[in-house]
Amino acid sequence: MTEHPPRSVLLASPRSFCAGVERAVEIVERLLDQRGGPIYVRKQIVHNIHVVRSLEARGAVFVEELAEVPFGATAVFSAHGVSPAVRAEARERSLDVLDATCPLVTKVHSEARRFAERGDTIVLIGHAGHEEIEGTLGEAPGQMVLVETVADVEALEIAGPVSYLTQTTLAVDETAEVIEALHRRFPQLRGPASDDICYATTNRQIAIRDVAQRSDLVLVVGSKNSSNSVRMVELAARTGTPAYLVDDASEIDPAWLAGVSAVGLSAGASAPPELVDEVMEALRALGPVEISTHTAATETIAFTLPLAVRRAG
Ligand code: 10D
Ligand code: SF4
Repeated sequence: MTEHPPRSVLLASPRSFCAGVERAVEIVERLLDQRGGPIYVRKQIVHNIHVVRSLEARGAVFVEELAEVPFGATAVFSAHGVSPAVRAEARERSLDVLDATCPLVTKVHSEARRFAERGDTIVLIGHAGHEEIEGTLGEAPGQMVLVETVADVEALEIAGPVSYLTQTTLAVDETAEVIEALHRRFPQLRGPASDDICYATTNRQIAIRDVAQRSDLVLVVGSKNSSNSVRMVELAARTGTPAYLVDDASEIDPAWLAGVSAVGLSAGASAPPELVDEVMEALRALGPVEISTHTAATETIAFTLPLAVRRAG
């Protein structure tokens, strides 16, 4: 009988929680510790089913709209941000609001206000229906148009000054093409200092691309509604390596591993690190593995918590 060499598992780094997700989850955890449940959270705090379920088990109540939150209760805005209309509704309902919007999303909202004030039409690059996009569009509803693709850019008809902004979790390579098309269509185009794709999205994409190029199969841990996680899978697949998004180890189909000697493994910015450990365990259960880490960048960024939850805990 021939001995198979151990299967190699290439762990992409950075992976899993980013600073914005760490902060958002910690806000809800501290509120639960300090005030007890129920703590109402508008929308999923981050787009990960395991994070949501574990906070629910501790007393968080996730709602779609603030109308579902009792008058005067504590409510948390999710990491993806909200429009000014939602902030106004919270004031009308006298809610005690804790804002878990990632500071890097807030930065895009500030840019939207600044560009709108100078009279620009703002082309927002992003995915229709995504919560972050709904929040950002709400900053200047009459002055913003949403585009997703180069074809959308070609179809634009705008008179007067034009600037652009982007969703924070887009594919870096695809977005560069859309921005190039915008520059061609609107030579006077202005934008943010660089695009708004955040450091965490960028780093996870660089790492997963490198790893995918060295692997026969890529697994990304994350939920299906997580934009940054889906972008990682698409990017891995663009290198020619089959890639799958899994919520956890239970979603791995052993058939994917047939003939695979190197597995690339990562996790989106909203996927807890323990889930990656569980996937490694599941791979180990299928045969001997040799684990190595490919580090594309080192992340040291951390965001401060809102004052209301900073004390104690
Ligand atoms: O869908 P997504 O990638 O925007 O969000 P997710 O909650 O998966 O990851 C964190 C990213 C945020 C909050 C957007 F900046
Ligand atoms: Fe913030 Fe980027 Fe994380 Fe989104 S992915 S929460 S913008 S750090």
